[in-house]
Amino acid sequence: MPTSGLAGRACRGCGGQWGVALSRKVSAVQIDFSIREITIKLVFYGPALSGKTTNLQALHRAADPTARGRLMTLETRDDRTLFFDLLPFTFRDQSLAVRLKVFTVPGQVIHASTRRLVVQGADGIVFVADSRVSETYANAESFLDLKNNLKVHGLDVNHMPVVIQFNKRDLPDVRSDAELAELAAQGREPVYTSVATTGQGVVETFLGVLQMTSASIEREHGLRAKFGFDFFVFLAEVARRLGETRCVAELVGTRLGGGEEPSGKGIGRQ
Ligand SMILES: Nc1nc2c(ncn2[C@@H]2O[C@H](COP(=O)(O)OP(=O)(O)OP(=O)(O)O)[C@@H](O)[C@H]2O)c(=O)[nH]1
Ligand SMILES: [Mg+2]
Repeated sequence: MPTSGLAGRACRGCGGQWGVALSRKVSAVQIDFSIREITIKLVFYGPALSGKTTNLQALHRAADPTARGRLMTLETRDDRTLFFDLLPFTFRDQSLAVRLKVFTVPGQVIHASTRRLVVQGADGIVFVADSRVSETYANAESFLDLKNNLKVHGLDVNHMPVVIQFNKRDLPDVRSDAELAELAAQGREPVYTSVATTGQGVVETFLGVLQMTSASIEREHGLRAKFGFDFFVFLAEVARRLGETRCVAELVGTRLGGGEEPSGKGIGRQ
């Protein structure tokens, strides 16, 4: 059973360039040693209309134009993502260039095959849940869908850097802060809260997943030893380029719960 309360109570029935396959199936991060470049893929996953595209729009707005690329979105007339969104970032220091490719999946049930395709090779996941009580089951279903789609690519949600964002905190009839704190305490994944339309909590969530993903890549690949690359410095630079004056620890510290090892106690994982 999962983590941080996504399924839970309301669940009804329930050499160029190469991908380096990791022994624990953590990710398949792309490292190009010849040009000293690493490409990290992050995916915003979640049920339809939970606010995934809105997160990317907020990140794009916040980002320094010299760090961000063009936000590519493909939407239907009613704002539903048809294929995926992509927001690229590039950060460079003397030792390494880091390219971030940030994707969203389309949440509508009919786009199942696209979601499967987009999560391929993901290094980290932000699961955007809708905070409204009425959406609890949709959140749980989507989390199960994520788990299954990762499995198809040999990835295990228990060993992936995953953060959960409970979005739409401005709406009435949302799950209470106390309930989210309780869910977060039971689960493995750090939980962030947000109002993506105003940008509240968006950078915090992003730094949260990036910190977990960076730690995972460093553990597997030792980029500090190989290149002298310091992920702490990198994260601070990302925060700065996203217009933050707060330090990374403060941003990431806004999370509720979460820990390094799966607790297996939370709700949501099935
Ligand atoms: N009130 C409120 N509305 C939000 C928030 N975040 C997103 N929305 C709105 O919710 C609707 C759906 O947002 P999207 O970002 O398009 O949702 P999505 O998850 O990308 O949806 P799909 O692409 O269909 O999977 C839009 O009308 C947004 O303006 C929020 O925090 N609060
Ligand atoms: Mg969308």
